[in-house]
Amino acid sequence: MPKDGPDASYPLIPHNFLALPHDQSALESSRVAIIPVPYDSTTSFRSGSRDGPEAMITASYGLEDYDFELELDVSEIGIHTTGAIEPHMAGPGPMTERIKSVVGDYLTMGKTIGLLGGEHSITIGSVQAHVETYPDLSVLYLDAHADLRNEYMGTPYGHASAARRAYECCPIALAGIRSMCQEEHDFIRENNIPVWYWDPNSLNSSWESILDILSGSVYVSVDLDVLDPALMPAVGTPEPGGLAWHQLVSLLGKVAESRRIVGFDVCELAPADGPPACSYTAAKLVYKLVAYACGNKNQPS
Ligand SMILES: [Mn+2]
Repeated sequence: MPKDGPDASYPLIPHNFLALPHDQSALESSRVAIIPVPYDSTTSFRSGSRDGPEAMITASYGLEDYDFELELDVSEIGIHTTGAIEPHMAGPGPMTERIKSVVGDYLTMGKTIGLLGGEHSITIGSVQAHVETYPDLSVLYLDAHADLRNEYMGTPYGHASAARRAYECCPIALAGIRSMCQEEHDFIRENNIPVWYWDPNSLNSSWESILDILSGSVYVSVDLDVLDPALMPAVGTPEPGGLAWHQLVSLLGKVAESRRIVGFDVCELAPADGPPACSYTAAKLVYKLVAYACGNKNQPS
């Protein structure tokens, strides 16, 4: 008969990001709080990102804890995985408030927050909470789409308006963009919003100008459709073109060299729309963001 509670003699896999044992995943001792947000209620094309957080957590069991690029054992940072935020069925406005309140509570505890989406609207409440803790915050918004509509399908808090709401809180730079409507194109021009449009020649000179507008404290928001759909088909709204894996990671590495990554989210994984490799890719991106946020030895303090 198994005893109650953990017992080293039974090989039980801890259900948390990286499957960490208690001493590396307890809330009190962890520097990072990973918050699953299984929410896709404003999705307009294909839903399914509500299954993203679970798929990333399960895939993370297979990741190597040691990051040889940073010469760092990521598990030693201490990563606590919280319970999932329950979707608010009164609509995306109340859901935004709920996310802001949960993220704010963990920020008050001094944690670095990583959200697992869920659709991209979850970024709004998270950025609102982060600005209160980091008044000098700026946002690096990686997405195939501009998400700058003032409202869409009757709500200003949906996935198509996430960058617009973030822009109202703090400076924002968009990167990897390759699709937008005219309203968004006009808004970018009228407000001089820095955009690095996806370029098949990779990180060209215009990328550096995006980096310039980022403040010392950066929130990184990733819609996985910023990646090439050949690599990441498991997204609700795939767009041709897009970044390769090493381009995305080296871009984040460049940011971490000169800025402090204070929080992040990884959104829009719809695991049923692609092969299992997509969930591993998404989980590895979360892991790299944890490493860049908390483990970069060259990071400015
Ligand atoms: Mn997108």
